[in-house]
Amino acid sequence: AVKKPLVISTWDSGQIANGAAWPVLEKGGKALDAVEQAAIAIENDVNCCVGLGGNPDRDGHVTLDACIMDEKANCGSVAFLERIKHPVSVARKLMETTPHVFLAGVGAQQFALANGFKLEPDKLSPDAEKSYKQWLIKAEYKPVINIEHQQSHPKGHGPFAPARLEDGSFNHDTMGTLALDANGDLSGMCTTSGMGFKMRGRVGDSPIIGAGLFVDNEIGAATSSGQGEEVIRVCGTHLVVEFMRSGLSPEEACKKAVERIVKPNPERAKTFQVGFIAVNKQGEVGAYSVQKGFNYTVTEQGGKGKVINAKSYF
Ligand code: SD4
Repeated sequence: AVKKPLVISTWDSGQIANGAAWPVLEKGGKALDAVEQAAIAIENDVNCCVGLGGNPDRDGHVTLDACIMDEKANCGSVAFLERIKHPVSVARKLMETTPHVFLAGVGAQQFALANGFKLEPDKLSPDAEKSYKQWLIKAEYKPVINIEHQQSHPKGHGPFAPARLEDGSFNHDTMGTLALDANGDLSGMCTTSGMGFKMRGRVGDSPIIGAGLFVDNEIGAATSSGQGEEVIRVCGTHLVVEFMRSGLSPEEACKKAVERIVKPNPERAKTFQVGFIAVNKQGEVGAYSVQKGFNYTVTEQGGKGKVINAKSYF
């Protein structure tokens, strides 16, 4: 029997996202509405890791990337969006009211404002301000992506481990959510402030359909977290869904996609983290990551989120 409804999100902070998605699913609501609620909840959570409370870019501005995709392959994305609190909702608006799928930068902000979203102050959260000042001391302004800290950082990713590490970076900063609703339909969203202290204008995998998120209502859905550049290189979540199409389980499909990332340069792969989560049409879920320390949250019948540690390549 198909396990539905259910919702899965990246990381243990996925409990916040799933907690907002579940009431929608439980009432028989649409997966699309559920994942948008997940996004709104996590973007509102100042103690978490995405949205306007996140780390800024190297010039001191928070820039957001996000996307959403539904069961009919409708999709919407925004990238390099500043001073707007709910980028996934902007992406949904774009998806539902325009012929386009992707807006960036000033244009995305202009679209948001024209649709009633409020312009927030260009101001860092107190935590981000502190981290940025700390980062400025060295201010290594070179196009190298800071690695995730699963291996190097003693605090790792325990349940609700502090989102921000002593060196100012987040141990993760992306929320991806996939939902299968009572009707058997799939939708997903991905939202992030991106890599902390990225170059200005840098866009990661999170708003890119097929990289940070992919949904195919016949097969399944996948989303990713980690060093976006590595996910973009292999069209990561599209790959995961295609592996499921060829008959692999969600975990096997995520594993194969991770192997695809590692293969060209296993030495380099030791320096970054990427994690995928996936769900198929039968309601089976799975995940896999490059480094240890990736986890995800599953919420199904009963409504209590369960945090599961993903297996990893290293
Ligand atoms: C990015 N994938 O901007 C995001 C960052 C992330 O945990 O997921 N960090 O590349």
